[in-house]
Amino acid sequence: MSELSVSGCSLFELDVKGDELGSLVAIERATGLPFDIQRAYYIFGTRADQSRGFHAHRDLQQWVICLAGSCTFRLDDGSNVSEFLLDRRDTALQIGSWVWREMHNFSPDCVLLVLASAPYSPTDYIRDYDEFCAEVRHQS
Ligand code: T46
Repeated sequence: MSELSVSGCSLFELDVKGDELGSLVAIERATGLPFDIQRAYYIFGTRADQSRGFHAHRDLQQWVICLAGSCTFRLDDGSNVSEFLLDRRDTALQIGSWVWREMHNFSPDCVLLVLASAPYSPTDYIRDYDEFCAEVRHQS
């Protein structure tokens, strides 16, 4: 696991089982997932000129795995920013709560699998950056 400079965010190297059939990755609590999966979704078909995200979550934790292609993540905890390319099927990006996220530069074939700690809840989202910064400051 390598910690990112942004609070609650890390990159986990996943164990790839390889044999003559090909490769397989299994994800479960025993291999490092720090929450029970309450929801899974995947993102694909995002146009290269479109960016996604632009929000934070109050409670939600997620693992993001880029199953195909690539995109750039920009993470921000109100103090530190980390920007990097996510393009590996053997790496899971953990995004904790109270992290502003943006995704840019989607390749046409990009597929992101997201494992989430809670069901979908619109009230968990903070979609205004100034409000996010104010709430983060209020907490510390
Ligand atoms: C995140 C990044 C990586 C649902 O109906 N159920 C769901 O579980 C989700 C995640 C979304 N939606 C609906 C809500 C919107 O009408 O799907 C539409 C697109 O959702 P959103 O604009 O939130 O998508 P992204 O790509 O900006 O962000 C999503 C997650 O919301 C977010 O938590 O970290 O993917």
